Amino acid sequence: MRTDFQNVLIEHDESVFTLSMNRPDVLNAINTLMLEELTKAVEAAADDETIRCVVLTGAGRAFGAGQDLTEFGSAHAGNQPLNVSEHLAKYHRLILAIRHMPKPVIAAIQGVATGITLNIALSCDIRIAADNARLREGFALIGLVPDGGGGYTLPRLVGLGRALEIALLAEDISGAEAERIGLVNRCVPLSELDRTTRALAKRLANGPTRTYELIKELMYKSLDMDLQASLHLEGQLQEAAYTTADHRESVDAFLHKRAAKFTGK
Ligand code: T3D
Repeated sequence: MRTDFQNVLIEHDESVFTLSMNRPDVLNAINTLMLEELTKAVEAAADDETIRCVVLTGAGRAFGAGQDLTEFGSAHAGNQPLNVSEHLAKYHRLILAIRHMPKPVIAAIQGVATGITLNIALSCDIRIAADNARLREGFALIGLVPDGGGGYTLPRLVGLGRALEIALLAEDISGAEAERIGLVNRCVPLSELDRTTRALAKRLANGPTRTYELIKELMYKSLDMDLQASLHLEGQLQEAAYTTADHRESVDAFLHKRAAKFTGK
């Protein structure tokens, strides 16, 4: 796995793979290079069997300030309008790589998380926010619609009414409020963010990884299915889960009154 990135820091600690967006001087605003590096790292993590949980976070005081607006500014100033669909396709590749990751992905959010950076966090499986978090769908403030999958994930997380309010008003949402409305799973004191995230990531990394992959597939695909189709899918995925080594191991552990040791297989 390549680790010599310029705008992304990589840490591989046992089975936990942590990616930190790393442009702290500009609050981790995402430029072309960071987007390329993030995508490469996420795609590599998907294929690496030694990685069983991925954490996405930001270096410095912020999670991330969205798209690097100096890149937009240069495009406007040079009268060379951005090719929006080409540009967005790069973000879409990242969003899909996160969503299709065959292991859990956690976003650990401190400080500002706005625009596309927030929507990248919304594509992760679990979000832990610090109590200093300021989450904002900042798109409308710069005359844009929410992209990076926000139109899909936001209403599914918080309901349509709240999603519209959040996107139209584009106001800061605190970590505590984000927890209350289901935008993040947990809000913890800033001093606890790292410890809480590591403990959760370690726990997930020691779990039945293949089963987690199947659980993710069931939940995400069911969002767009009716009950009958979801029950059908559930049957197919349970058949796959039933044949995993971790399922056999956990039944054996129960019968022999010992703790199960999951291999992820
Ligand atoms: O490309 C696509 O189609 C994808 C979609 C993209 C759209 C979006 O992502 S919408 C959101 C875009 N982001 C923003 O609108 C946020 C702009 N930044 C701010 O409003 C403020 O910086 C914050 C409220 C986030 C934080 O304020 P504060 O006072 O804590 O920090 P600051 O001093 O404003 O920022 C620190 C530095 O980061 C500063 O640089 P300087 O003056 O010290 O040299 C600032 O310019 C820079 N910075 C912050 N955000 C960005 C940025 N530089 C480039 N792009 C940014 N987005």
